[in-house]
Amino acid sequence: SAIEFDLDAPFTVEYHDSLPSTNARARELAAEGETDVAVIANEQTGGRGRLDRAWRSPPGGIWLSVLCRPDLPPAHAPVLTLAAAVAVTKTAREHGVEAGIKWPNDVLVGDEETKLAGILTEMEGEADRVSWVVVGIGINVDPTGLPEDATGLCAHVDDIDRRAFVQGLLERFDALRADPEGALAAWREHALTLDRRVRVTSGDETIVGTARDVEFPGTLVIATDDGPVRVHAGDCDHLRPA
Ligand code: BTX
Repeated sequence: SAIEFDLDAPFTVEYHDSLPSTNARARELAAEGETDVAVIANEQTGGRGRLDRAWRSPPGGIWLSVLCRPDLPPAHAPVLTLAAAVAVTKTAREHGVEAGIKWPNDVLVGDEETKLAGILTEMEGEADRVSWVVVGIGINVDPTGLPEDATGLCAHVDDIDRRAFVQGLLERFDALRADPEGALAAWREHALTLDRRVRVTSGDETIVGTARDVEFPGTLVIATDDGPVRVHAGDCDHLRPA
Protein backbone atom coordinates (compact mmCIF):
# COMPACT_ATOMS: atom_id res chain seq x y z
CA SER A 1 0.00 0.00 0.00
CA ALA A 2 0.99 3.63 -0.37
CA ILE A 3 1.79 4.27 3.28
CA GLU A 4 3.17 0.98 4.52
CA PHE A 5 6.83 1.24 5.38
CA ASP A 6 8.82 -0.75 7.77
CA LEU A 7 9.56 1.30 10.86
CA ASP A 8 11.82 0.38 13.68
CA ALA A 9 9.84 2.51 16.12
CA PRO A 10 9.51 2.51 19.91
CA PHE A 11 5.77 1.89 19.34
CA THR A 12 3.72 -0.86 17.77
CA VAL A 13 2.79 0.60 14.38
CA GLU A 14 -0.57 0.12 12.72
CA TYR A 15 -0.87 1.34 9.11
CA HIS A 16 -4.00 2.20 7.15
CA ASP A 17 -4.37 3.50 3.62
CA SER A 18 -7.46 5.41 4.67
CA LEU A 19 -9.21 6.03 7.97
CA PRO A 20 -11.82 8.52 9.11
CA SER A 21 -9.37 9.69 11.81
CA THR A 22 -6.25 8.15 13.32
CA ASN A 23 -7.26 9.66 16.68
CA ALA A 24 -10.61 7.85 16.51
CA ARG A 25 -8.82 4.57 15.70
CA ALA A 26 -6.34 5.11 18.56
CA ARG A 27 -9.25 5.73 20.95
CA GLU A 28 -10.75 2.40 19.87
CA LEU A 29 -7.42 0.73 20.67
CA ALA A 30 -7.41 2.48 24.05
CA ALA A 31 -10.85 1.03 24.79
CA GLU A 32 -9.42 -2.40 23.94
CA GLY A 33 -6.69 -1.91 26.55
CA GLU A 34 -3.79 -1.33 24.13
CA THR A 35 -0.90 1.04 24.74
CA ASP A 36 2.22 2.35 22.98
CA VAL A 37 0.67 2.10 19.54
CA ALA A 38 1.21 4.53 16.67
CA VAL A 39 -1.66 4.55 14.17
CA ILE A 40 -0.60 5.92 10.78
CA ALA A 41 -2.83 6.64 7.79
CA ASN A 42 -2.06 7.78 4.26
CA GLU A 43 -5.36 9.66 4.14
CA GLN A 44 -8.06 10.68 6.60
CA THR A 45 -11.64 11.20 5.50
CA GLY A 46 -12.81 12.78 8.77
CA GLY A 47 -9.67 14.30 10.31
CA ARG A 48 -10.35 16.51 13.32
CA GLY A 49 -8.69 19.56 14.82
CA ARG A 50 -9.39 21.18 18.15
CA LEU A 51 -12.91 22.26 19.11
CA ASP A 52 -14.24 19.78 16.53
CA ARG A 53 -12.83 21.74 13.61
CA ALA A 54 -12.15 19.74 10.44
CA TRP A 55 -8.55 18.88 9.53
CA ARG A 56 -7.90 18.35 5.81
CA SER A 57 -5.94 15.16 5.36
CA PRO A 58 -5.38 14.29 1.68
CA PRO A 59 -3.48 11.16 0.60
CA GLY A 60 0.29 11.39 0.96
CA GLY A 61 0.36 13.39 4.18
CA ILE A 62 1.63 12.26 7.57
CA TRP A 63 -1.41 11.59 9.73
CA LEU A 64 -0.60 9.73 12.90
CA SER A 65 -1.76 9.21 16.46
CA VAL A 66 0.23 7.87 19.36
CA LEU A 67 -1.62 6.06 22.14
CA CYS A 68 0.16 5.85 25.49
CA ARG A 69 -0.60 5.54 29.19
CA PRO A 70 1.84 7.90 30.95
CA ASP A 71 2.04 8.15 34.71
CA LEU A 72 0.65 11.70 34.72
CA PRO A 73 -2.36 13.43 36.22
CA PRO A 74 -4.75 14.71 33.51
CA ALA A 75 -3.79 18.30 34.32
CA HIS A 76 -0.19 17.57 33.25
CA ALA A 77 -1.06 15.87 29.95
CA PRO A 78 -0.73 19.10 27.91
CA VAL A 79 3.04 18.67 28.24
CA LEU A 80 2.70 15.82 25.74
CA THR A 81 1.28 18.26 23.19
CA LEU A 82 4.36 20.42 23.71
CA ALA A 83 6.60 17.35 23.40
CA ALA A 84 4.91 16.43 20.11
CA ALA A 85 5.32 19.96 18.77
CA VAL A 86 9.03 19.87 19.62
CA ALA A 87 9.41 16.43 18.01
CA VAL A 88 7.73 17.66 14.79
CA THR A 89 9.77 20.88 14.71
CA LYS A 90 13.14 19.22 15.28
CA THR A 91 12.39 16.53 12.72
CA ALA A 92 11.26 19.11 10.15
CA ARG A 93 14.47 21.10 10.69
CA GLU A 94 16.53 17.95 10.32
CA HIS A 95 14.83 17.50 6.93
CA GLY A 96 15.66 21.08 5.90
CA VAL A 97 12.37 22.82 6.75
CA GLU A 98 12.74 25.83 9.07
CA ALA A 99 9.80 25.14 11.34
CA GLY A 100 8.88 26.76 14.65
CA ILE A 101 6.16 26.36 17.26
CA LYS A 102 3.15 28.57 17.77
CA TRP A 103 1.50 28.06 21.13
CA PRO A 104 -0.28 25.88 21.92
CA ASN A 105 -0.36 23.26 19.20
CA ASP A 106 0.73 24.48 15.78
CA VAL A 107 3.97 24.08 13.88
CA LEU A 108 4.52 26.88 11.38
CA VAL A 109 7.18 27.58 8.78
CA GLY A 110 8.99 30.87 8.94
CA ASP A 111 7.54 33.87 10.63
CA GLU A 112 4.27 33.74 8.86
CA GLU A 113 1.01 32.21 9.80
CA THR A 114 1.53 29.20 7.56
CA LYS A 115 0.57 26.02 9.29
CA LEU A 116 2.73 22.98 8.58
CA ALA A 117 1.33 20.75 11.30
CA GLY A 118 -1.27 20.55 14.02
CA ILE A 119 -1.62 18.45 17.14
CA LEU A 120 -4.77 17.23 18.82
CA THR A 121 -4.38 15.58 22.23
CA GLU A 122 -7.26 13.65 23.77
CA MET A 123 -7.36 11.75 27.03
CA GLU A 124 -9.41 9.95 29.60
CA GLY A 125 -8.67 9.39 33.26
CA GLU A 126 -9.27 9.97 36.94
CA ALA A 127 -8.22 12.99 38.96
CA ASP A 128 -4.77 11.65 39.83
CA ARG A 129 -3.79 9.65 36.78
CA VAL A 130 -4.70 9.50 33.11
CA SER A 131 -6.00 6.21 31.83
CA TRP A 132 -4.78 6.90 28.31
CA VAL A 133 -3.64 9.76 26.12
CA VAL A 134 -3.90 9.96 22.33
CA VAL A 135 -1.58 12.51 20.73
CA GLY A 136 -2.72 13.11 17.16
CA ILE A 137 -0.19 14.69 14.83
CA GLY A 138 -1.02 15.90 11.33
CA ILE A 139 1.84 17.04 9.07
CA ASN A 140 1.16 18.39 5.60
CA VAL A 141 3.40 17.05 2.89
CA ASP A 142 1.91 18.31 -0.40
CA PRO A 143 0.28 21.71 0.20
CA THR A 144 -1.96 21.47 -2.89
CA GLY A 145 -5.63 21.72 -1.99
CA LEU A 146 -5.04 22.75 1.60
CA PRO A 147 -6.35 25.97 3.19
CA GLU A 148 -4.57 29.13 2.04
CA ASP A 149 -2.70 29.59 5.31
CA ALA A 150 -1.35 26.03 5.21
CA THR A 151 2.01 24.83 3.95
CA GLY A 152 3.55 21.41 3.44
CA LEU A 153 7.02 19.90 3.67
CA CYS A 154 7.21 19.67 -0.15
CA ALA A 155 6.74 23.43 -0.48
CA HIS A 156 10.16 23.84 1.17
CA VAL A 157 12.22 20.83 0.14
CA ASP A 158 12.22 18.78 -3.07
CA ASP A 159 11.92 15.37 -1.63
CA ILE A 160 10.60 14.03 1.64
CA ASP A 161 11.21 10.50 2.82
CA ARG A 162 8.08 9.93 4.91
CA ARG A 163 9.50 6.74 6.38
CA ALA A 164 12.60 8.50 7.73
CA PHE A 165 10.50 11.45 8.88
CA VAL A 166 8.06 9.34 10.89
CA GLN A 167 10.88 7.24 12.32
CA GLY A 168 12.71 10.33 13.59
CA LEU A 169 9.49 11.86 14.87
CA LEU A 170 8.50 8.81 16.90
CA GLU A 171 11.99 8.42 18.36
CA ARG A 172 12.05 12.06 19.45
CA PHE A 173 8.56 11.92 20.88
CA ASP A 174 9.46 8.79 22.82
CA ALA A 175 12.51 10.50 24.35
CA LEU A 176 10.66 13.74 25.14
CA ARG A 177 7.63 12.11 26.75
CA ALA A 178 9.98 10.66 29.38
CA ASP A 179 11.49 14.10 30.06
CA PRO A 180 8.76 16.74 30.56
CA GLU A 181 11.17 19.41 31.81
CA GLY A 182 13.46 18.82 28.84
CA ALA A 183 10.46 19.02 26.53
CA LEU A 184 9.48 22.36 28.03
CA ALA A 185 13.02 23.75 27.65
CA ALA A 186 13.18 22.55 24.03
CA TRP A 187 9.75 24.07 23.43
CA ARG A 188 11.00 27.48 24.54
CA GLU A 189 14.01 27.16 22.21
CA HIS A 190 11.81 26.48 19.18
CA ALA A 191 8.98 28.88 20.02
CA LEU A 192 7.74 31.54 17.61
CA THR A 193 5.23 32.91 20.11
CA LEU A 194 7.48 34.19 22.90
CA ASP A 195 8.21 37.92 23.20
CA ARG A 196 5.53 38.71 20.62
CA ARG A 197 2.39 40.77 20.99
CA VAL A 198 -0.54 38.38 20.92
CA ARG A 199 -4.30 38.42 21.11
CA VAL A 200 -5.78 35.28 22.66
CA THR A 201 -9.48 34.54 22.56
CA SER A 202 -10.80 32.20 25.20
CA GLY A 203 -14.58 31.91 25.14
CA ASP A 204 -15.96 35.43 25.56
CA GLU A 205 -12.64 36.73 26.83
CA THR A 206 -9.90 38.43 24.82
CA ILE A 207 -6.44 38.87 26.29
CA VAL A 208 -3.97 41.19 24.61
CA GLY A 209 -0.37 41.47 25.68
CA THR A 210 3.15 40.15 25.19
CA ALA A 211 3.71 36.39 25.38
CA ARG A 212 6.41 36.03 28.03
CA ASP A 213 6.82 32.38 28.85
CA VAL A 214 5.37 28.92 28.79
CA GLU A 215 5.16 27.22 32.16
CA PHE A 216 4.70 23.56 32.95
CA PRO A 217 2.59 21.81 31.74
CA GLY A 218 2.01 24.22 28.82
CA THR A 219 0.44 27.36 30.23
CA LEU A 220 1.10 30.60 28.34
CA VAL A 221 2.02 33.61 30.47
CA ILE A 222 0.95 36.90 28.87
CA ALA A 223 2.15 40.24 30.22
CA THR A 224 -0.81 42.63 30.02
CA ASP A 225 -1.37 46.19 31.21
CA ASP A 226 -3.06 44.67 34.27
CA GLY A 227 -0.21 42.27 35.03
CA PRO A 228 0.50 38.68 34.02
CA VAL A 229 -2.39 36.52 32.79
CA ARG A 230 -2.06 32.74 32.46
CA VAL A 231 -3.94 30.85 29.74
CA HIS A 232 -4.28 27.08 29.67
CA ALA A 233 -3.89 25.49 26.24
CA GLY A 234 -7.31 23.88 26.47
CA ASP A 235 -8.98 27.27 27.03
CA CYS A 236 -7.47 28.98 23.98
CA ASP A 237 -9.75 29.27 20.96
CA HIS A 238 -7.37 31.40 18.86
CA LEU A 239 -4.01 33.08 19.23
CA ARG A 240 -3.25 35.81 16.72
CA PRO A 241 -0.56 38.45 16.37
CA ALA A 242 -1.64 41.73 17.99
P1 BTX B 1 -6.78 23.35 15.02
O1 BTX B 1 -8.19 23.36 15.54
O2 BTX B 1 -5.76 24.16 15.69
O3 BTX B 1 -6.76 23.72 13.50
C1 BTX B 1 -7.85 23.44 12.63
C2 BTX B 1 -7.98 24.55 11.62
O4 BTX B 1 -6.85 24.55 10.75
C3 BTX B 1 -9.19 24.38 10.70
O5 BTX B 1 -10.31 25.03 11.20
C4 BTX B 1 -8.70 24.99 9.38
O6 BTX B 1 -8.87 26.38 9.42
C5 BTX B 1 -7.22 24.73 9.40
N1 BTX B 1 -6.85 23.52 8.67
C6 BTX B 1 -7.61 22.46 8.31
N2 BTX B 1 -6.89 21.51 7.72
C7 BTX B 1 -5.61 21.98 7.67
C8 BTX B 1 -4.38 21.46 7.19
N3 BTX B 1 -4.27 20.26 6.66
N4 BTX B 1 -3.29 22.25 7.33
C9 BTX B 1 -3.34 23.46 7.89
N5 BTX B 1 -4.46 24.00 8.38
C10 BTX B 1 -5.59 23.27 8.28
C11 BTX B 1 -5.10 21.40 14.74
O7 BTX B 1 -6.37 21.83 15.06
C12 BTX B 1 -4.94 19.94 15.13
C13 BTX B 1 -4.96 19.02 13.95
C14 BTX B 1 -4.66 17.58 14.32
C15 BTX B 1 -4.73 16.67 13.14
C16 BTX B 1 -4.26 15.29 13.44
S1 BTX B 1 -4.04 14.33 12.00
C17 BTX B 1 -3.89 12.90 12.92
C18 BTX B 1 -4.91 12.98 14.02
N6 BTX B 1 -6.20 12.50 13.62
C19 BTX B 1 -7.14 13.47 13.64
O8 BTX B 1 -8.35 13.32 13.32
N7 BTX B 1 -6.58 14.62 14.05
C20 BTX B 1 -5.16 14.45 14.34
